[in-house]
Amino acid sequence: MAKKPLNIGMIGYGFMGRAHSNAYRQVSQFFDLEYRPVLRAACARDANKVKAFADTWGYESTETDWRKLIARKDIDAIDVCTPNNVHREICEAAAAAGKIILCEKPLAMNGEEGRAMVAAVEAAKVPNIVWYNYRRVPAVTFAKQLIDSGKLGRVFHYRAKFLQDWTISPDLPQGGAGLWRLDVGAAGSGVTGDLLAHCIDTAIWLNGRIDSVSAMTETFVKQRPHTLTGKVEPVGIDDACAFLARFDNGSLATFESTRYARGHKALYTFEINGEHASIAWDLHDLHRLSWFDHRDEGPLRGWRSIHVTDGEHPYMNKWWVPGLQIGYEHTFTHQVADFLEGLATGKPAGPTFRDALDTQDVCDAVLASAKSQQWTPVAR
Ligand code: SOE
Repeated sequence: MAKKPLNIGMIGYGFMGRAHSNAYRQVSQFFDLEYRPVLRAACARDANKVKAFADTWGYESTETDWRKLIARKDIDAIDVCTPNNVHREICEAAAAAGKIILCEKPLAMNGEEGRAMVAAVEAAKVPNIVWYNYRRVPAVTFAKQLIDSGKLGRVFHYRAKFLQDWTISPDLPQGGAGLWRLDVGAAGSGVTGDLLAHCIDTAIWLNGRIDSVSAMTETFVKQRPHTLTGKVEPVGIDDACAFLARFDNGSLATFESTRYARGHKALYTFEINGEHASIAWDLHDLHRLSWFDHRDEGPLRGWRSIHVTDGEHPYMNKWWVPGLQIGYEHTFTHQVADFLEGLATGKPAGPTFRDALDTQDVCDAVLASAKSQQWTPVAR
């Protein structure tokens, strides 16, 4: 059967523009879906750079004004890969124009903006999703299946961290392409919205909603030259953040993130301790899931390292043969596949904007708690 085209308009061409474009290009070769993404147009302010990006990834045309892209009749879906401070404006305009929206994480600068964005997509009834890609690492999806099947029993503890080391040098500027994550005006926050947001999204997905938090943050380098103004300016982001949390299900959690952990590039890990079993996962070894089951026979009891590459593991029968692993970029392909499946079946894949608002609300509570030095309830 001929596939239905889904015409993509991509806004932005950085790291995520590349990751998403790669996913659109791969998905139809590996997943048998009713819809087929078509790379119709790429959009960014710099005409030469967006042309080069479009040529590399196979976009048919370019725009330098996102409003023109959204107005185009030949575009079905808008993919927002811009810095966080323009997510809201673009998503609201795209929703008003009736476009499907795929928005890069975090959803917004804060919960207030996120709420307005949820209202916009729900009023317009446009399909929407936020790119929290780590849910779709096969080992993480497998962890979800194990938890949902009840194999862990009651959950007592959730522990997550996301460590990097790329901002330690005080000479590193803030702002502009590539470095907007250091500029609070463009990013909204530092590691909380950029890295902990991933940990929080996965945690809510696996273990349910978070009720309250107690956090601390630090900005180790207090001022940096700004790429756009050329002046040395105060740094407004959190360089590091650690917080305690209580989940609705009664379990306790610790979360930690920093960009000052020398030696760590993208060390995202989580561990969950339940009544019968524990699960642990590590992004640096992303195809393995560690599993300890107390119900195993006494002398043989111990941590198993499951190579999540068998045909019966999530997503894996779409790729190569059992035992051959896949990687980071495939998580985006899985997200596109699930999103397209959701379009076809009418059962939307998550996280929708509404799901991602929960993460945004936890981030807000974390930042508020760090400021007030008080336990803080998460807004609902
Ligand atoms: C920051 O360095 C970053 O690229 C995040 O923005 C991504 O979301 C994360 O997956 C990896 O690190």
